[in-house]
Amino acid sequence: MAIQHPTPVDIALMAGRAGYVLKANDRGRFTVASPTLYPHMWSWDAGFVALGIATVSVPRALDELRTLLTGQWATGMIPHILFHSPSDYFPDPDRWRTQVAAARPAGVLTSGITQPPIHVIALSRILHDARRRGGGDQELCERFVLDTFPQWLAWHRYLATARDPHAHGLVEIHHGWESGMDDSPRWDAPYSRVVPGPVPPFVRRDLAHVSDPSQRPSDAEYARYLWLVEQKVRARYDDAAYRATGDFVVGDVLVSALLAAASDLLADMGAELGADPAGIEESRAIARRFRTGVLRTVDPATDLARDLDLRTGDFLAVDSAAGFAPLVCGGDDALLRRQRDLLLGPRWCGHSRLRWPVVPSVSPASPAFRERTYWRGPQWPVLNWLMAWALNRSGEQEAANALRLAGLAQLVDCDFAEYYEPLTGEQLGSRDQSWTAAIALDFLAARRPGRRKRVRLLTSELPAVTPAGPSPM
Ligand code: 2M8
Repeated sequence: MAIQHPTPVDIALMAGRAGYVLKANDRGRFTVASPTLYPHMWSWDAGFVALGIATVSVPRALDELRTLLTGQWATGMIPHILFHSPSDYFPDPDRWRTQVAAARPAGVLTSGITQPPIHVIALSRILHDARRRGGGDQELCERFVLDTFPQWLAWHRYLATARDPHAHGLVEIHHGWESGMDDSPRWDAPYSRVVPGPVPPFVRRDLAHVSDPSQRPSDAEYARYLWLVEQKVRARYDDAAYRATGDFVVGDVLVSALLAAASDLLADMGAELGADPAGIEESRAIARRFRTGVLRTVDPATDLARDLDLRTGDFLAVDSAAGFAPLVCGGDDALLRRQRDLLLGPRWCGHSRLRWPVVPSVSPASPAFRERTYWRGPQWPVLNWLMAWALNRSGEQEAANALRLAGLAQLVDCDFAEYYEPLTGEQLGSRDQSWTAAIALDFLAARRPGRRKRVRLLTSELPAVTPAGPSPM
């Protein structure tokens, strides 16, 4: 099947429709992750959403991050959901019962776990946009960075201390939801040891919004998810108490790599703007520790980073996109080039059966690959964005641009689905997903070093697509 290259009209429609989706999902000072399935503010979604909004309005993008920070716990933790109004989303605040935790914020209900620290990466993109525009936007954004520097540092410090008490350089997660890749095969081994104990009865709401249950985690997976929430509640959301009793404790390489990259950027922005020197040094030290931690997990046989099950001491070797964590944090140029070739090669984006040559959540060549099931194979535009961002930052502009252009071609249907079936290109999960629309806007703005392409140039850049056919792998 050949790619239909988007016409200039398609591209104009994509920009307009993406802006429309973000506007429709805007609730004033925050954006819901999607209109029906996820009617609240999610932490890492908010980061992506903010950088997309910044292509249109820097002040509104900053509002998004400002609102997110109102949910920050006294520990520094940024919780994975902020609940601003009642809805039928499950698990709801009654299930999280964060009132047992002294560190919870006042004035807003939240969940009690985290998500990947993408926020400062988003903030640095927004600052870039604001400086390009100059004037009031630049002033506002620089002031925001300085004012919020201590809060971002507290967030990173929380991950670097409460979640890495022995300074191994890997951020410990206590729930698959904390990785953002809920049911990824990365977590199959640790979850296989989670035996759900009694939890209050519940009704799943997600299946009311996604009619095909194979696109979502199974009931057995949900039983484990809720048991871990119960364990967090019983530990009163105290990390040390959970560590002593909880069933799921894993060092997450992608979260660690994001923490390293974000800490570098925080230090850079802080140094440019005159933030507290001790905070800048602390940030650099966090970046160094977690970069080293990630690089230590790389499997020499596959060149992919591996999560570490901290309950058993076993590395978790799975062909998931998180294995490209070293691309995100950098630190080893030779590895970076090998990962670039691997990512664009036939086991990943260049796999002959893919409809679009964009990053799949799991390699189609892996026995764990499931093309329709959530984080077990489908393509998530935000992951593709992240890898393009990482390549761009490492000076791999050509590779980054290949992912960007293929990612744009994938989104030309303007449905802005939550994720995509990688072999057919079918939209899966939610529609009008905020972070997908945000990624489209960022890709369209095409901020590349030294130049900012105009949207109208894009049609001539779009790639030819590999025809679908049998896989040689
Ligand atoms: C998905 O996760 C939530 C739980 O946090 C869910 O399935 O109910 C994940 O894709 C996660 O990464 C994402 O942030 C969230 C909202 O888009 O949905």
